[in-house]
Amino acid sequence: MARFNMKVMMVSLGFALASALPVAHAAGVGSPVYVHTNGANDFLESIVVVKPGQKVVFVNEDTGNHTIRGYNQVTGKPDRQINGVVNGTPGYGHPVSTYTVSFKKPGIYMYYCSVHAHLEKVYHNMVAPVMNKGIHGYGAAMAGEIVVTRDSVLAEHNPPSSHFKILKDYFGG
Ligand SMILES: [Cu+2]
Repeated sequence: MARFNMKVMMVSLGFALASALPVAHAAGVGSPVYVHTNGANDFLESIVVVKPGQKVVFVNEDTGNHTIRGYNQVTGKPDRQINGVVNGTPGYGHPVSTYTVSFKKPGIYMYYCSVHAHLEKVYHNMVAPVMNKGIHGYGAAMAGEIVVTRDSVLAEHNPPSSHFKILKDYFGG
């Protein structure tokens, strides 16, 4: 009798573990990765890594507007898979504007904010984002890239702030 109960317990435990693990794994893959902006006119997490289908959410904590425009740095052409606007917000406690994007294919997806940066030719058709004149910030062009890969090791390098939709101490413009 005792032996039978032990067996039942072990089967139940095994079932509990088996059902818990895939759920925990799925939650990690399914969570969006957040990219924030504020008055520094910069994408705080300018390089993020996601899996195919995983969402990247741009969150504007700035008082001003920003755009998110995709481009191909080799051809210089727009990548219309990325094309969004995030409006400004007065500050903490007010709604924030977001733009969400995801990709089926692994790759490196480049983007810039067309309000605060533009693309300039660097070599043949290749382009690079350059800061717009008269724009204040950290001195770098407002641009970034999304790496889409099935490699879960790379995804562990995302900055901690990319796990949170709202950064309470990041508002300002
Ligand atoms: Cu901008």
